[in-house]
Amino acid sequence: MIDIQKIRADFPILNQQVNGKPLVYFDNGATAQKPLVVIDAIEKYYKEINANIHRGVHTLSQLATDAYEVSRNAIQKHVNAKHNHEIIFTAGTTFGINLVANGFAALLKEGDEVMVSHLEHHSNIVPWQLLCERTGAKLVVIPMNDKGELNLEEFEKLLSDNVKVVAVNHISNALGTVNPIKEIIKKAHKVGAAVLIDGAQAAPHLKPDVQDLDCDFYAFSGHKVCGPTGIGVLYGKEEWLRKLPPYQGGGEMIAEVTFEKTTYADLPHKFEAGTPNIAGGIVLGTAIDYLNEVGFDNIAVYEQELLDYATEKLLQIEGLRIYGTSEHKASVISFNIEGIHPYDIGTIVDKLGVAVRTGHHCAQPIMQYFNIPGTIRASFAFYNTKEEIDIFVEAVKKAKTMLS
Ligand code: 7TS
Repeated sequence: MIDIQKIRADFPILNQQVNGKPLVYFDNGATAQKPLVVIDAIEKYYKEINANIHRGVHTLSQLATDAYEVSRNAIQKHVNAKHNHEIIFTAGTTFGINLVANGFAALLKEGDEVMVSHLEHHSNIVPWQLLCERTGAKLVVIPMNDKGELNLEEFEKLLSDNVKVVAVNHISNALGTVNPIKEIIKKAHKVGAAVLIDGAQAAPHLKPDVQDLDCDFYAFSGHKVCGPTGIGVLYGKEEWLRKLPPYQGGGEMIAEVTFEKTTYADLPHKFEAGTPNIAGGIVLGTAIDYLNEVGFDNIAVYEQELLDYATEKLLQIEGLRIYGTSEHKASVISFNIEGIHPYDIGTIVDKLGVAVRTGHHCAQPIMQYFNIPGTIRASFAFYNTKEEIDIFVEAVKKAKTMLS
């Protein structure tokens, strides 16, 4: 069970007024708010153990290194990776996907195919397009239907021995669709393709089990799981991480450097060049621990309640259409009101204290599919309440009246 009063007390930012109204923060898909334990852990790191890692014999450096590696182990346990060296610290989801796409440049040739879906965030489209431009490989798209679900029959038809990589999201940021990734991974593996899962929107809502999913890569961002910005995780199966070349060259990723030849450090350091975001890596572990204390089962039940409640209330507004009506959805509602630009509604509800995102949500192909400029997106977290949804729905009604 979620003890909502206790949880809200953990998030000081929620207890404030914006534009003279109590803040209602429904932009969790963009970034999540941070609990006090996370804010305190950042301060504690810089006050007590700040030092560079993996290099000093001095005590502070060892303390910082230990804390960084403890965090890596906590993340390994959280996603159920087989080895801790399969957990690479990155700057975020975008960085992780670029790391993998860049590595595949060494493995692909003309005539090969890279598959993405129509539901992807630009972060899981553009790096693959860049890869295709470099290698002559072809980008193939898994189509979607009017509910915002992927068409798995078409997916199967598109699969062939030419497909080397399949990159899909676990949950769509623009529509909230939860994709059947286990099935997708199984089918892709039958033709020998590697599968990267963009878990940016899934990680805040569920605990991914990378061994059960059998994915080859799983990327997510710290800032969406109540952690700091500028830190993220790329899980990669050991065999794939060994096959891919390093992404960046520099300190800490080498075994030995001479002007003739450099040999690389073992995993995970091969992919962690330079001084990393040390505080971020350590505190991401704190954030993951916090979410596990709240409990992902509790989060799932509570967020489903919020989603059902908000869906029902919003659909009572005449002329309102929800985009993304898949049976399996995360707590995201994308919608428009007939004849009104989403930006105008977003601006008015902001004046009433409600933070939502408007626009194409970095998923322009989805907007093109529905032939719309964008949507209003409310994305809920476990610290939101039904009372906040009531305030939001009233704000939308008021905006509609003003703009009609
Ligand atoms: N993939 C998905 C599915 C996302 O939702 C996002 C960010 C990214 C990748 C990129 O993550 P980053 O942390 O590297 O930037 N999504 C959003 C959003 O929906 N609103 O703001 C950012």
